[in-house]
Amino acid sequence: MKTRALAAGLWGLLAIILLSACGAPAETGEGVSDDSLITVGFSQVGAESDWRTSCTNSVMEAFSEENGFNLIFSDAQQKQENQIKAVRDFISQDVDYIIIDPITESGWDQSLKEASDAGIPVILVDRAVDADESLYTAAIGSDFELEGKKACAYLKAYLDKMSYKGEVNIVDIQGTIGASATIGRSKAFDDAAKKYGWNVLAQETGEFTQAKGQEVMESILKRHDNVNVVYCENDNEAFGVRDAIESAGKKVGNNIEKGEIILLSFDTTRAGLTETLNGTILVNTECNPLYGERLASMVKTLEEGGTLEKHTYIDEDQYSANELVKSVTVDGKTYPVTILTQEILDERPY
Ligand code: GYE
Repeated sequence: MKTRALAAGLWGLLAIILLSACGAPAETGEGVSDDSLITVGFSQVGAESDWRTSCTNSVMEAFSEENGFNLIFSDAQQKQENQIKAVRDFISQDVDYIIIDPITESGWDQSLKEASDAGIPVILVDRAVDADESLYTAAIGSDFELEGKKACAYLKAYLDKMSYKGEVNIVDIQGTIGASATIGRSKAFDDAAKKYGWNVLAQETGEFTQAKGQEVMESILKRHDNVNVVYCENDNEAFGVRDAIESAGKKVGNNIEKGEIILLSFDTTRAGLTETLNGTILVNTECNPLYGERLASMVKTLEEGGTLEKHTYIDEDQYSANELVKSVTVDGKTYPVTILTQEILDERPY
Protein backbone atom coordinates (compact mmCIF):
# COMPACT_ATOMS: atom_id res chain seq x y z
CA MET A 1 0.00 0.00 0.00
CA LYS A 2 2.64 2.38 1.20
CA THR A 3 4.94 1.71 -1.80
CA ARG A 4 2.07 2.18 -4.24
CA ALA A 5 1.06 5.48 -2.64
CA LEU A 6 4.65 6.68 -2.80
CA ALA A 7 4.96 5.69 -6.47
CA ALA A 8 1.70 7.49 -7.30
CA GLY A 9 2.99 10.56 -5.43
CA LEU A 10 6.23 10.55 -7.41
CA TRP A 11 4.40 10.24 -10.73
CA GLY A 12 2.16 13.15 -9.69
CA LEU A 13 5.18 15.26 -8.80
CA LEU A 14 6.84 14.44 -12.13
CA ALA A 15 3.67 15.45 -13.98
CA ILE A 16 3.57 18.80 -12.12
CA ILE A 17 7.24 19.48 -12.92
CA LEU A 18 6.72 18.63 -16.59
CA LEU A 19 3.57 20.74 -16.80
CA SER A 20 5.15 23.80 -15.25
CA ALA A 21 8.24 23.42 -17.43
CA CYS A 22 6.02 23.55 -20.53
CA GLY A 23 3.90 26.37 -19.05
CA ALA A 24 0.40 25.52 -17.86
CA PRO A 25 -2.17 25.62 -20.65
CA ALA A 26 -4.75 28.38 -20.63
CA GLU A 27 -7.89 27.23 -18.90
CA THR A 28 -11.26 28.02 -20.40
CA GLY A 29 -14.47 28.17 -18.41
CA GLU A 30 -14.97 24.43 -19.02
CA GLY A 31 -11.49 23.69 -17.68
CA VAL A 32 -10.10 22.71 -21.10
CA SER A 33 -7.35 24.56 -22.87
CA ASP A 34 -8.26 26.43 -26.02
CA ASP A 35 -5.29 27.78 -27.93
CA SER A 36 -7.42 30.05 -30.08
CA LEU A 37 -8.27 32.24 -27.07
CA ILE A 38 -6.13 35.24 -26.13
CA THR A 39 -5.18 34.95 -22.46
CA VAL A 40 -5.28 38.24 -20.55
CA GLY A 41 -4.42 38.74 -16.89
CA PHE A 42 -6.20 41.72 -15.33
CA SER A 43 -5.11 43.07 -11.97
CA GLN A 44 -8.01 45.17 -10.70
CA VAL A 45 -7.76 47.62 -7.76
CA GLY A 46 -10.55 46.13 -5.63
CA ALA A 47 -14.28 46.57 -5.14
CA GLU A 48 -14.24 49.79 -3.13
CA SER A 49 -16.81 51.82 -5.06
CA ASP A 50 -19.73 51.78 -7.51
CA TRP A 51 -17.32 53.09 -10.14
CA ARG A 52 -15.03 50.11 -9.60
CA THR A 53 -17.90 47.62 -9.93
CA SER A 54 -18.93 49.18 -13.25
CA CYS A 55 -15.33 49.02 -14.44
CA THR A 56 -14.99 45.34 -13.50
CA ASN A 57 -18.30 44.44 -15.16
CA SER A 58 -17.32 46.27 -18.32
CA VAL A 59 -13.97 44.45 -18.57
CA MET A 60 -15.54 41.06 -17.83
CA GLU A 61 -18.18 41.57 -20.50
CA ALA A 62 -15.71 42.65 -23.18
CA PHE A 63 -13.16 39.93 -22.43
CA SER A 64 -15.60 37.04 -22.74
CA GLU A 65 -14.81 33.71 -24.39
CA GLU A 66 -17.35 34.53 -27.11
CA ASN A 67 -15.19 37.54 -27.93
CA GLY A 68 -12.10 35.31 -28.10
CA PHE A 69 -10.56 35.88 -24.68
CA ASN A 70 -9.59 33.89 -21.65
CA LEU A 71 -9.64 36.48 -18.84
CA ILE A 72 -7.78 35.82 -15.60
CA PHE A 73 -9.23 38.32 -13.13
CA SER A 74 -7.43 39.22 -9.93
CA ASP A 75 -8.88 41.54 -7.25
CA ALA A 76 -6.08 43.26 -5.30
CA GLN A 77 -8.33 44.44 -2.47
CA GLN A 78 -6.76 47.89 -2.57
CA LYS A 79 -3.26 46.54 -1.72
CA GLN A 80 -0.38 47.12 -4.10
CA GLU A 81 1.50 44.05 -2.82
CA ASN A 82 -1.40 41.92 -4.08
CA GLN A 83 -1.06 43.52 -7.51
CA ILE A 84 2.66 42.83 -7.65
CA LYS A 85 2.00 39.21 -6.75
CA ALA A 86 -0.76 38.98 -9.38
CA VAL A 87 1.60 40.27 -12.06
CA ARG A 88 4.18 37.61 -11.08
CA ASP A 89 1.48 34.95 -11.26
CA PHE A 90 0.41 36.16 -14.72
CA ILE A 91 4.04 35.98 -15.87
CA SER A 92 4.47 32.45 -14.55
CA GLN A 93 1.23 31.45 -16.29
CA ASP A 94 2.71 32.95 -19.47
CA VAL A 95 -0.37 35.01 -20.31
CA ASP A 96 -0.47 36.84 -23.65
CA TYR A 97 -1.20 40.29 -22.20
CA ILE A 98 -1.31 41.92 -18.77
CA ILE A 99 -3.68 44.74 -17.86
CA ILE A 100 -3.09 46.64 -14.61
CA ASP A 101 -5.21 49.30 -12.94
CA PRO A 102 -2.45 50.52 -10.59
CA ILE A 103 -3.65 51.28 -7.06
CA THR A 104 -0.77 53.65 -6.40
CA GLU A 105 1.32 55.68 -8.79
CA SER A 106 4.77 54.71 -7.49
CA GLY A 107 6.48 51.38 -6.82
CA TRP A 108 5.99 49.80 -10.24
CA ASP A 109 9.46 49.69 -11.80
CA GLN A 110 10.45 46.18 -10.74
CA SER A 111 7.14 44.54 -11.56
CA LEU A 112 6.87 46.18 -14.98
CA LYS A 113 10.46 45.22 -15.72
CA GLU A 114 9.67 41.58 -14.93
CA ALA A 115 6.76 41.62 -17.40
CA SER A 116 8.84 43.39 -20.02
CA ASP A 117 11.73 40.89 -19.57
CA ALA A 118 9.20 38.09 -20.06
CA GLY A 119 8.09 39.76 -23.32
CA ILE A 120 4.50 40.24 -22.14
CA PRO A 121 2.89 43.51 -23.24
CA VAL A 122 1.38 45.53 -20.37
CA ILE A 123 -1.53 47.94 -20.76
CA LEU A 124 -2.27 50.32 -17.89
CA VAL A 125 -5.86 51.38 -17.40
CA ASP A 126 -7.62 54.15 -15.44
CA ARG A 127 -4.87 55.22 -13.01
CA ALA A 128 -1.29 56.00 -13.99
CA VAL A 129 2.22 55.07 -12.79
CA ASP A 130 5.39 57.15 -12.46
CA ALA A 131 7.62 54.40 -13.90
CA ASP A 132 9.66 54.78 -17.08
CA GLU A 133 7.21 54.60 -19.99
CA SER A 134 9.43 52.18 -21.92
CA LEU A 135 8.35 49.56 -19.36
CA TYR A 136 4.75 49.39 -20.57
CA THR A 137 3.08 49.24 -23.96
CA ALA A 138 0.26 51.74 -23.52
CA ALA A 139 -1.82 53.56 -20.92
CA ILE A 140 -5.44 54.66 -21.13
CA GLY A 141 -7.12 56.64 -18.39
CA SER A 142 -8.55 59.89 -17.13
CA ASP A 143 -6.88 63.26 -16.77
CA PHE A 144 -7.55 63.49 -13.04
CA GLU A 145 -6.09 66.94 -12.59
CA LEU A 146 -8.33 68.25 -15.36
CA GLU A 147 -11.33 66.64 -13.64
CA GLY A 148 -10.37 68.45 -10.42
CA LYS A 149 -9.83 71.75 -12.23
CA LYS A 150 -13.27 71.48 -13.83
CA ALA A 151 -14.90 70.82 -10.45
CA CYS A 152 -13.12 73.78 -8.82
CA ALA A 153 -13.87 76.07 -11.78
CA TYR A 154 -17.53 75.09 -11.43
CA LEU A 155 -17.59 75.98 -7.72
CA LYS A 156 -15.93 79.33 -8.36
CA ALA A 157 -18.35 80.15 -11.21
CA TYR A 158 -21.36 79.04 -9.14
CA LEU A 159 -20.44 81.19 -6.13
CA ASP A 160 -19.80 84.17 -8.44
CA LYS A 161 -23.19 83.70 -10.13
CA MET A 162 -24.81 83.63 -6.69
CA SER A 163 -22.85 86.79 -5.82
CA TYR A 164 -21.69 84.98 -2.70
CA LYS A 165 -19.29 87.18 -0.78
CA GLY A 166 -18.86 85.12 2.39
CA GLU A 167 -16.06 82.75 3.36
CA VAL A 168 -15.61 79.43 1.59
CA ASN A 169 -14.79 76.98 4.40
CA ILE A 170 -13.95 73.88 2.47
CA VAL A 171 -12.96 70.28 3.20
CA ASP A 172 -11.29 67.81 0.82
CA ILE A 173 -12.18 64.15 1.37
CA GLN A 174 -9.40 62.57 -0.64
CA GLY A 175 -9.28 59.20 -2.35
CA THR A 176 -6.67 56.51 -1.73
CA ILE A 177 -3.37 58.15 -0.82
CA GLY A 178 -0.78 57.69 -3.56
CA ALA A 179 -3.38 56.86 -6.26
CA SER A 180 -2.99 59.01 -9.38
CA ALA A 181 -6.74 59.74 -9.18
CA THR A 182 -6.18 61.30 -5.75
CA ILE A 183 -2.94 63.04 -6.69
CA GLY A 184 -4.57 64.80 -9.67
CA ARG A 185 -7.85 65.73 -7.99
CA SER A 186 -6.11 66.90 -4.81
CA LYS A 187 -3.56 68.98 -6.72
CA ALA A 188 -6.34 70.80 -8.57
CA PHE A 189 -8.05 71.40 -5.21
CA ASP A 190 -4.89 72.76 -3.56
CA ASP A 191 -4.18 75.10 -6.46
CA ALA A 192 -7.75 76.41 -6.61
CA ALA A 193 -7.96 76.93 -2.84
CA LYS A 194 -4.78 79.01 -2.99
CA LYS A 195 -5.87 80.92 -6.08
CA TYR A 196 -9.38 81.77 -4.87
CA GLY A 197 -8.58 82.21 -1.18
CA TRP A 198 -10.73 79.30 0.02
CA ASN A 199 -10.22 78.42 3.67
CA VAL A 200 -9.18 74.73 3.79
CA LEU A 201 -10.40 73.31 7.11
CA ALA A 202 -9.34 69.69 6.55
CA GLN A 203 -7.90 67.40 3.89
CA GLU A 204 -8.12 63.71 4.77
CA THR A 205 -8.52 60.42 2.97
CA GLY A 206 -11.85 58.64 2.75
CA GLU A 207 -10.16 55.82 0.80
CA PHE A 208 -12.78 56.07 -1.95
CA THR A 209 -15.32 54.25 0.25
CA GLN A 210 -18.66 55.32 1.71
CA ALA A 211 -17.84 54.02 5.20
CA LYS A 212 -14.51 55.82 5.49
CA GLY A 213 -15.97 58.98 3.90
CA GLN A 214 -18.64 59.05 6.60
CA GLU A 215 -16.20 58.31 9.41
CA VAL A 216 -13.74 61.09 8.52
CA MET A 217 -16.52 63.60 7.89
CA GLU A 218 -18.08 62.85 11.28
CA SER A 219 -14.80 63.59 12.97
CA ILE A 220 -14.20 66.76 10.91
CA LEU A 221 -17.67 68.07 11.86
CA LYS A 222 -16.83 67.60 15.53
CA ARG A 223 -13.79 69.83 15.08
CA HIS A 224 -15.31 72.46 12.75
CA ASP A 225 -18.80 73.90 12.87
CA ASN A 226 -18.37 76.24 9.91
CA VAL A 227 -17.86 73.81 6.98
CA ASN A 228 -19.85 75.06 3.98
CA VAL A 229 -18.34 73.11 1.03
CA VAL A 230 -17.08 69.51 0.79
CA TYR A 231 -15.02 68.35 -2.20
CA CYS A 232 -15.55 64.58 -2.26
CA GLU A 233 -13.11 62.75 -4.52
CA ASN A 234 -15.70 60.12 -5.50
CA ASP A 235 -19.43 59.39 -5.32
CA ASN A 236 -19.27 56.80 -2.55
CA GLU A 237 -17.42 59.21 -0.28
CA ALA A 238 -20.09 61.81 -1.08
CA PHE A 239 -22.81 59.42 0.17
CA GLY A 240 -20.91 58.92 3.44
CA VAL A 241 -20.32 62.67 3.79
CA ARG A 242 -24.04 63.36 3.23
CA ASP A 243 -24.95 60.90 5.99
CA ALA A 244 -22.40 62.40 8.38
CA ILE A 245 -23.70 65.93 7.75
CA GLU A 246 -27.34 64.91 8.20
CA SER A 247 -26.68 62.99 11.38
CA ALA A 248 -24.89 66.05 12.77
CA GLY A 249 -28.20 67.89 12.26
CA LYS A 250 -26.93 70.00 9.34
CA LYS A 251 -28.32 70.32 5.84
CA VAL A 252 -26.73 69.37 2.54
CA GLY A 253 -27.73 71.59 -0.38
CA ASN A 254 -26.81 74.32 -2.80
CA ASN A 255 -27.95 77.38 -0.86
CA ILE A 256 -24.74 78.33 0.89
CA GLU A 257 -26.23 81.68 2.01
CA LYS A 258 -28.86 79.79 4.01
CA GLY A 259 -26.23 77.62 5.72
CA GLU A 260 -26.55 74.57 3.45
CA ILE A 261 -23.38 72.57 2.82
CA ILE A 262 -22.43 72.21 -0.84
CA LEU A 263 -21.12 68.81 -2.02
CA LEU A 264 -18.97 68.32 -5.10
CA SER A 265 -18.29 64.84 -6.40
CA PHE A 266 -16.61 62.78 -9.11
CA ASP A 267 -17.53 59.57 -11.01
CA THR A 268 -21.12 60.26 -12.17
CA THR A 269 -22.27 56.76 -11.33
CA ARG A 270 -26.01 56.12 -11.51
CA ALA A 271 -26.28 56.49 -7.72
CA GLY A 272 -24.12 59.62 -7.79
CA LEU A 273 -26.16 61.23 -10.53
CA THR A 274 -29.37 60.38 -8.67
CA GLU A 275 -28.02 62.46 -5.78
CA THR A 276 -27.02 65.16 -8.28
CA LEU A 277 -30.50 65.29 -9.81
CA ASN A 278 -32.09 65.74 -6.38
CA GLY A 279 -29.65 68.54 -5.51
CA THR A 280 -27.64 66.73 -2.82
CA ILE A 281 -24.52 66.99 -5.00
CA LEU A 282 -24.13 70.38 -6.72
CA VAL A 283 -21.85 69.20 -9.51
CA ASN A 284 -20.63 65.75 -10.47
CA THR A 285 -17.56 65.58 -12.71
CA GLU A 286 -17.50 62.55 -14.92
CA CYS A 287 -14.97 59.76 -14.68
CA ASN A 288 -15.94 57.05 -17.14
CA PRO A 289 -15.34 53.45 -15.96
CA LEU A 290 -16.42 51.69 -19.18
CA TYR A 291 -13.00 50.53 -20.29
CA GLY A 292 -13.88 46.99 -21.41
CA GLU A 293 -14.47 47.59 -25.14
CA ARG A 294 -11.60 50.05 -25.42
CA LEU A 295 -9.17 47.59 -23.81
CA ALA A 296 -10.37 44.66 -25.90
CA SER A 297 -9.85 46.64 -29.08
CA MET A 298 -6.36 47.69 -27.90
CA VAL A 299 -5.43 44.04 -27.35
CA LYS A 300 -6.84 43.09 -30.75
CA THR A 301 -4.78 45.85 -32.38
CA LEU A 302 -1.62 44.41 -30.80
CA GLU A 303 -2.65 40.90 -31.86
CA GLU A 304 -2.89 42.10 -35.45
CA GLY A 305 0.62 43.56 -35.22
CA GLY A 306 -0.55 47.17 -34.88
CA THR A 307 0.80 49.81 -32.52
CA LEU A 308 -0.97 51.82 -29.84
CA GLU A 309 -0.76 55.41 -28.68
CA LYS A 310 1.44 55.50 -25.58
CA HIS A 311 -1.02 57.59 -23.56
CA THR A 312 -4.72 58.12 -24.20
CA TYR A 313 -6.95 60.34 -22.08
CA ILE A 314 -10.67 59.80 -22.42
CA ASP A 315 -13.16 62.66 -22.82
CA GLU A 316 -15.35 63.32 -19.82
CA ASP A 317 -18.41 65.44 -19.11
CA GLN A 318 -19.74 67.33 -16.08
CA TYR A 319 -23.31 67.24 -14.72
CA SER A 320 -25.45 69.45 -12.51
CA ALA A 321 -29.19 69.81 -12.01
CA ASN A 322 -28.62 73.48 -11.24
CA GLU A 323 -28.86 75.75 -14.28
CA LEU A 324 -26.77 78.68 -13.09
CA VAL A 325 -23.47 77.53 -14.63
CA LYS A 326 -23.61 76.28 -18.21
CA SER A 327 -19.90 75.90 -18.90
CA VAL A 328 -16.53 76.13 -17.16
CA THR A 329 -13.24 77.42 -18.50
CA VAL A 330 -10.00 75.67 -17.59
CA ASP A 331 -6.60 76.75 -18.93
CA GLY A 332 -8.26 78.76 -21.68
CA LYS A 333 -10.53 75.93 -22.85
CA THR A 334 -14.30 75.96 -22.34
CA TYR A 335 -16.14 72.78 -21.34
CA PRO A 336 -19.94 72.55 -21.39
CA VAL A 337 -21.83 71.47 -18.26
CA THR A 338 -24.73 69.12 -18.95
CA ILE A 339 -27.90 70.11 -17.10
CA LEU A 340 -29.05 66.81 -15.67
CA THR A 341 -32.59 65.57 -16.24
CA GLN A 342 -34.40 62.33 -15.43
CA GLU A 343 -34.22 61.35 -19.12
CA ILE A 344 -30.44 61.70 -19.18
CA LEU A 345 -30.16 59.71 -15.96
CA ASP A 346 -32.41 56.94 -17.34
CA GLU A 347 -30.17 56.55 -20.36
CA ARG A 348 -26.90 56.33 -18.45
CA PRO A 349 -25.10 53.05 -19.12
CA TYR A 350 -23.58 52.87 -15.59
O1 GYE B 1 -13.00 57.74 -8.85
C1 GYE B 1 -13.22 55.82 -7.50
C2 GYE B 1 -12.56 54.51 -7.57
O2 GYE B 1 -9.49 55.23 -10.10
C3 GYE B 1 -10.88 56.81 -11.12
O3 GYE B 1 -11.28 54.79 -8.10
C4 GYE B 1 -10.80 55.67 -10.20
C5 GYE B 1 -11.35 55.97 -8.85
C6 GYE B 1 -12.80 56.38 -8.81
O4 GYE B 1 -12.58 53.80 -6.43
O5 GYE B 1 -14.58 55.72 -7.32
